[in-house]
Amino acid sequence: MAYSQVTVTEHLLYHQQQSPQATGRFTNLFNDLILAAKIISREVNKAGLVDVLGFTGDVNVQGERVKKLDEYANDIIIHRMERAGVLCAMASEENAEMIVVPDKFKRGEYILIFDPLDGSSNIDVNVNIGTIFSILRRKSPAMQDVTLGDMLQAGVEQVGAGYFLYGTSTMLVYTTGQGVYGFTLDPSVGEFLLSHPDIRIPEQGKIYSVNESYWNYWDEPTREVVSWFKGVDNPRGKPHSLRYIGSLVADFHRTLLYGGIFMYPMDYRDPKRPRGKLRLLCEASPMAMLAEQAGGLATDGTKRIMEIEPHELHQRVPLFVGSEYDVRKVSEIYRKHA
Ligand code: AHM
Ligand code: MG
Repeated sequence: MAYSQVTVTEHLLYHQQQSPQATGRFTNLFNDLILAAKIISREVNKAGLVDVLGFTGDVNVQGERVKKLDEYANDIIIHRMERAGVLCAMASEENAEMIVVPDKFKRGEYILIFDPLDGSSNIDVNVNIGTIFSILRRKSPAMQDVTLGDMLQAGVEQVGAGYFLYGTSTMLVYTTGQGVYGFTLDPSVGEFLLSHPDIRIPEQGKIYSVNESYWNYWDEPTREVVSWFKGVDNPRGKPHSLRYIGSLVADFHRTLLYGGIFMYPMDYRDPKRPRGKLRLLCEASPMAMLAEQAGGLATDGTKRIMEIEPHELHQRVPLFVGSEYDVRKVSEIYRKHA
């Protein structure tokens, strides 16, 4: 397959042909998701033009509420995807409950879990944001009502995962379990073209990425982990550089391409409820699948993210994801303290 000018649809079809259970419904799912992302990308690109800060949540002159961009992105994805004919249910970071596809639309066996606009606090300063998605297949029989249990599947059950990054260019990075591929939106033709075939994350990186302002909320093992990356006791004999955008898709994308580690550890800002911030189903699991498919790793410090059995829709989890060597180091330090 020649890589120049390969569109994402051609790429999906090519991969589908390799798979014996290929149905084409999965390609339909992707095509609708891509259309939703193109619309979001268009709005993100205009965000700076709309009343300077744009989507404020205020009431406009017609008395209509001006939607915030993350709410808009959520509505676009739900609207498009419930009509795709391939989903039975969805879950969004923005909705407390799962969204069952109404009976008036054709339903299918897939489930889409997504964060419509992650890092949205960065919109007003023109910093990259993204849409993250995870695709599952329902477990319960098609004749029955889809249940929350169908959503609560471990990362290893994902049939696909990826993200759209709205940055200097709009990109799609996805996996269906056969490697990780990156596509860049060519706005002149409106197509995502293959720009990053078979992404491999470097085995060891030079960058660590964490919000270090939480140092005082961390436990001893976590401080030791972060100190290790700042230190010189590593094969390079130099500290890792620190990069932190505060936008998961952007921080992960850099980690995937340059190597290194992204961390959002558990913290004790509420001492009675120590926890990570990132959500297992719509943030950690899809990033973990991408990282592993690119030759990297993802852990919560002790367990492989992909094997964590979710017990609630918006469950949060500590996340360490990136180059194999760097993530192994984290697990080694936590193990020592266990
Ligand atoms: P959001 O889903 O409310 O946008 O929050 C998720 C974002 C991630 O993109 C990013 O990794 C993290 O929050 C940054 O959090 P913090 O400001 O605590 O470092
Ligand atoms: Mg988020």
